[in-house]
Amino acid sequence: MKEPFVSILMGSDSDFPIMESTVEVLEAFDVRYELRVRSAHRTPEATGEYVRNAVDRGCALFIAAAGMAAHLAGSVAAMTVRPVIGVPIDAGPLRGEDALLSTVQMPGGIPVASVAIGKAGAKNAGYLAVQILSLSHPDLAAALAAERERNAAAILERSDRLQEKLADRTKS
Ligand code: RP5
Repeated sequence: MKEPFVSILMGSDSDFPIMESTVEVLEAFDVRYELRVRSAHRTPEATGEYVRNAVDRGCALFIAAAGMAAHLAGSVAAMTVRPVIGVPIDAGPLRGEDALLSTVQMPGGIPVASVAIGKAGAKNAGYLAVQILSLSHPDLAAALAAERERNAAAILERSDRLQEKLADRTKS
């Protein structure tokens, strides 16, 4: 059986500083991925060829990031029934709102799961990908749950420290 992988597509290499957050999440969970620059507008033929080939090679889902008139995620979704997560990138004078609407406003029947604009969205695209894979990989589900517990404990600990600091202030 082919080992499933996640494909990350970016409309430009200038999107990488944001999409590095997706890569970091996938690497933290040991999820196999490949990353390519492919554009809906600038390389339409190469994008189609890549998507079809990736599916044949075992791609489980796509993450597509683009800025401005961001049609990459939608055009990938048009070519496959694999899940597609779209990441709107802040790359122009409209600060990503153009990309958000272009990514999220898909016509019925061809869904794109759009995340938030920018780094938080890129990070969540990684987590969402791991969550989708975890449906058939219980080890990933356990790793996700363990990470959430660690994060919750760290937040409560930071709250306790802040509380102590404030208590010290009122004493002095
Ligand atoms: C989009 O246009 C890309 O995804 C990028 O966010 C934006 C600008 O691309 P470059 O001009 O930096 O290559 O297609």
